[in-house]
Amino acid sequence: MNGNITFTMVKPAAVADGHTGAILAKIQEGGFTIKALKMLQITTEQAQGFYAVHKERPFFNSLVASMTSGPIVAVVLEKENAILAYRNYIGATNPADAAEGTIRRLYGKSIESNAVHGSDSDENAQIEADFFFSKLERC
Ligand code: FUP
Repeated sequence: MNGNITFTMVKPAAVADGHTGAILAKIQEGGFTIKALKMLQITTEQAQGFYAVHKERPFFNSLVASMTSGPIVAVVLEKENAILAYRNYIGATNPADAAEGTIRRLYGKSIESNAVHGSDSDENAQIEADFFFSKLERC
């Protein structure tokens, strides 16, 4: 269902701080349906691939290091107009700029450790969901 799927990750710092359950509950409270879910630790190569669009940016190596520092929780979500709905729901990239009550405001520690990822387009949502989940793993 193009347009109704997004991909999110609970990032390592938020997992390590014990926020996974609260974040998943908050996601569901927002009307997003979990279609696939797993915990895993990604490799440096995988993190570099996932953030390849940022490879020339000064924060790239630090971002990759933080994304590989511990397990993440990967999740495929469904909701009408999922990409925009979820990006609004999690808040601005920098938790300091994120609106009150958003996931990044509540659980983000810094622009790098900002609690969760959210896909930025339908095309990337499909690529990201396919990167983490086989067809069998998606409901
Ligand atoms: P978003 O789409 O909100 O996740 O934000 P971006 O695609 O702009 O950023 C991707 C990742 O890079 C985010 F996890 C935050 C990180 N980042 C930094 O670490 N430093 C920056 O200055 C900008 C982004």
